[in-house]
Amino acid sequence: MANRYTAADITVLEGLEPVRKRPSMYIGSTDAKGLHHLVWEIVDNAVDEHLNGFADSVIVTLHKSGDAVTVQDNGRGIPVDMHPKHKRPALELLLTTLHSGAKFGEGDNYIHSGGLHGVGSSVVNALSKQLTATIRRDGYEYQQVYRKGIPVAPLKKLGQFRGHGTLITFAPDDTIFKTTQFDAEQIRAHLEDMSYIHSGLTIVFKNEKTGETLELSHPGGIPEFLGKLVKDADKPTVSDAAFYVARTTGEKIEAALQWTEATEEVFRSYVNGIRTLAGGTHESGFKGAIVKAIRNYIATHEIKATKGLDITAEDIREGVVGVLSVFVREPMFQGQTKERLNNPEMNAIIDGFVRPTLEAWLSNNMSAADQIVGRIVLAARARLASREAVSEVKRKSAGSKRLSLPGKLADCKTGDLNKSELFIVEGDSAGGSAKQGRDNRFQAVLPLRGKILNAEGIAFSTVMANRELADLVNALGTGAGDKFNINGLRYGKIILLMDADADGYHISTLLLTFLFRHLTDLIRKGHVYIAQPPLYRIDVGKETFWARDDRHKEEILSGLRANSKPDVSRFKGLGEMDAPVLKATTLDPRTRTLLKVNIESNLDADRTFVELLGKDPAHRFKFIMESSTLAVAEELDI
Ligand code: 0RA
Repeated sequence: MANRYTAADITVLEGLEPVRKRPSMYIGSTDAKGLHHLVWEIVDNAVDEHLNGFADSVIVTLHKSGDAVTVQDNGRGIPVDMHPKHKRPALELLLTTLHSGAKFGEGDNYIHSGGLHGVGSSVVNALSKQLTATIRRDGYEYQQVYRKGIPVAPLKKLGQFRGHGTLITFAPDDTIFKTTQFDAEQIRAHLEDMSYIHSGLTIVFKNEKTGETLELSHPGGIPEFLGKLVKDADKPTVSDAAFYVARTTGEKIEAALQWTEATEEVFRSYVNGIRTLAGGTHESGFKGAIVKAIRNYIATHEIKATKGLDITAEDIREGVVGVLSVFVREPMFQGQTKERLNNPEMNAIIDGFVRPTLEAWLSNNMSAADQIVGRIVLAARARLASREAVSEVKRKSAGSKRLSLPGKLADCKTGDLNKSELFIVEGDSAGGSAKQGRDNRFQAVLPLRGKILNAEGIAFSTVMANRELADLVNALGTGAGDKFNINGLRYGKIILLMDADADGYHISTLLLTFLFRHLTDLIRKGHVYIAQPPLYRIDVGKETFWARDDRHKEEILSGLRANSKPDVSRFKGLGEMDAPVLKATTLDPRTRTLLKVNIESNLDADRTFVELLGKDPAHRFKFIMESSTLAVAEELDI
């Protein structure tokens, strides 16, 4: 028989212990990404008060210490009256119990439930070493302080106060988060996004670390946002005219788009003001509407240049910059990071609204429409031409290609992309151990000897004159820059194997910069990885152990006999390790851990790389590595 809950059990279930026990279940992760989710959460609550019509200003302050944030709004103030049944102020219930927010979100209010945001301020409270809520309403100022989600004292009435609003100051708990230092630039960028999506709201960002105050207010809203994204894309537009449409009844919808000469498409989608990084039904409805509207325009206007040309959806969307913001009463989110909208009806709703308006816009703006169709025809022709060129090259070079491989490459036997791996290794001695330790059936090794050029901001021809980079491109088989073609790729995984020190980070950064600038799709399609050689060497008598991180080191040390005298040293470099150890710790797919390098979006990545240069290399590396880990099972313990 199933256990029956008692009243006491239910109270326990609603408390915040589960949040502190399994933080990742509530905020996705406890790394920098999870840390910043706390800010988004509190900001979302303040913005909700704006969406409900009661606030027009949100002030976000990053404190001087860098590990605490205050979010202030000028809304009604969170209610502080006693809950009749629970005999505790509404504020306290909201901040100390899970899901109690739903009670406040009835009627016309939008609630962000379901996503990573919308987990509730109580989750932020639970994960903060200290949180202070200051409420101004009904002529008074109230305050309550919490530590790790527990009130330090009852709610206090501080005194009379004219005005209303809510201030939440919180400092994340450093025993939960891997880092508690907020990244001002990340916060600024997020707030800037929000200020475009919520055009009637003024968001102020005060960075007390630098003394800077930034007022973000974009009354131009989504059309202004589109203009900014097009400008960021740094490519000419196909036509001056941009498409914009808004629906204010039912689910609020705003969509804007413009074609550029870029070869990528850029889509930004939002649900209830929250970015949906992984898209979803609303975004696919939007993309489908664009494709169908164009096809219909081409069909009804009998455009000659398209005769006999097979135009794909990708041709149509090539170079499009699009922004979509929708408000959904009961959003459902899906995916590993809950960043994809999953409401099935949204596809048809967006399509049904955007398609006819876009068709009408095209018909009313014939000169823009003709320029756009011209652009699409070129995209289709270019695709067909490059496909022919590739098969031509393939036919010719099946034999000759191997001849041009760099001499220092130790190639592998298989040509199967699902299995093959290329390790890029710094230095000859490490290259030697890697060559010995690898499984030559599917693992290739390319040692780099000379200096690697910093590809940031340098002409492509100059970059390719660099011997090491040219060798790398030859080994990969893809070409680079304009000549890049993923079909030539000779290895499924490209793995950077560098020392875990500042030099190693620096070389990794240079290589990643190069790959990002000139072989972008290699990263975007998930082919690039970073190997993780151990961080510590532990000698006990005749035995040597290798630990991949601090926790692993502690695990090994605690497993030793009590009277043993371990000698722990930081791992000095790959050259120090012999081939069997390198194999066991770093090369063998059964025991190693790889970091996958990924790009969140074209624009973000672009900004990231530019900013990275000129700063401390170790720091830079970390920033790029906002990565997902392909961990062995035992490491998936959070
Ligand atoms: C529930 C009811 C009322 C206000 C709020 C919640 C509220 C929540 C947050 C979170 C951040 N800022 C906020 N401001 C207000 C209004 C109750 C009333 O006055 O009738």
